[in-house]
Amino acid sequence: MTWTEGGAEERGLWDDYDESDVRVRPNPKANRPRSKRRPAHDDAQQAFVIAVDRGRYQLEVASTGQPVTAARARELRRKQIVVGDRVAVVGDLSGDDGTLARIVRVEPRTTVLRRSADDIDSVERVVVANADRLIIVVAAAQPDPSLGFIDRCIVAALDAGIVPIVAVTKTDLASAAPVHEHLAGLDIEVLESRADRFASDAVIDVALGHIAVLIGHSGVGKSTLLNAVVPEADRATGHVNAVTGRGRHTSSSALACRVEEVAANAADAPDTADAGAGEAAAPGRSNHGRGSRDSAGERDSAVAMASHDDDHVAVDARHGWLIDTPGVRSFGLGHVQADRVFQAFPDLESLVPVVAQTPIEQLDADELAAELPSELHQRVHSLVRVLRNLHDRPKY
Ligand SMILES: Nc1nc2c(ncn2[C@@H]2O[C@H](COP(=O)(O)OP(=O)(O)OP(=O)(O)O)[C@@H](O)[C@H]2O)c(=O)[nH]1
Ligand SMILES: [Mg+2]
Repeated sequence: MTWTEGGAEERGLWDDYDESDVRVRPNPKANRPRSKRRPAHDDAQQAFVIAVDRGRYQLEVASTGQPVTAARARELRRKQIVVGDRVAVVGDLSGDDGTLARIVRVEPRTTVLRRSADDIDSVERVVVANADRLIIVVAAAQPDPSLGFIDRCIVAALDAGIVPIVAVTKTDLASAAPVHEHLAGLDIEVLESRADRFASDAVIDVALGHIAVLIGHSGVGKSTLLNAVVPEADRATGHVNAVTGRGRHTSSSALACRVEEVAANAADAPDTADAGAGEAAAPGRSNHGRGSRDSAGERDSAVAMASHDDDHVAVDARHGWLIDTPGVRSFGLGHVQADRVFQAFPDLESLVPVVAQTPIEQLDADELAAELPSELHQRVHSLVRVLRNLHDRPKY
């Protein structure tokens, strides 16, 4: 006799079962297949990233203008979110202390300003998203202006579809003439700013209707300029080492500040006639009829009066953003294609054929410059340096 004898098998009970009745113990680690489907978040609000700090994002909500702090949703954990990004946000948008909203989507970027630590660094860092104006800040002195840095920024800006503008600060200490000479022949606006007359109005004109970003070496006065434009930003500023002429990397992260047209009392407008050649004679400068930027009270009322509609994030002629960034040591161009470099050197276009035919290692800046007027010689050196750096970078 077997143990089944006379039991269930014999009685045909098992016939009602098949393999689908087999009980499998659920795997506690993966008992449910991961769904790729994500909630649509139809109720999400649009917001603009104004600062990023260790996984926390300061946003301005488009519909209300309310500043809120947010974290990002799990599914965005591999996505780099930077100042200037437009995002969709859900959760508590009251901005009350201790509340944390959640970023669920990053909208497509119109531009990306990248920099690699140097030209042969393949790791690109996104500095700012969606900027359409790059204000390249150099000091007339302390530190001395780096003309090569200007050229590299111009190349990066043009490559990214961003309009470059040069701001020369500290013209109370030295003349901006070398920068003007360097850029002669280029269709690039040059602003001048000095301690007793900051180029606030000119910077506001650049930023209104745009997302403008200040970029430059440490200590050139980016944050000082931002404070002059938006006093309530109250950005920390640092000293420049008198011996080395270097700044102290005072600003450690980027910050976007809203710039708005101030209801004007034209009679209050400061006389900008001698605020610098760039400011007085900049081409295409529109008169926004604004009052003095140095009056914090006036600015406060302008901010309070601003209507916050759905287009709040999208800049218009009366709104804009000015973004202060930390001082950069270098501005690598690891991502820029060599053939696009000439965009930044249209005044050297006559060199295209000879540059195209000469092996890069044989390019001799002095030889190339010999045929050109002396004011272009410095730029030929910049061109050759940029081209050589791009050529030398490893291919991945
Ligand atoms: N004389 C003079 N000094 C200026 C001017 N603008 C800025 N400074 C001084 O330059 C120093 C550096 O200014 P910051 O605004 O901190 O420079 P930054 O570019 O923001 O520097 P980082 O944040 O380190 O990148 C400060 O001591 C400012 O007071 C100017 O137009 N004239
Ligand atoms: Mg700063």
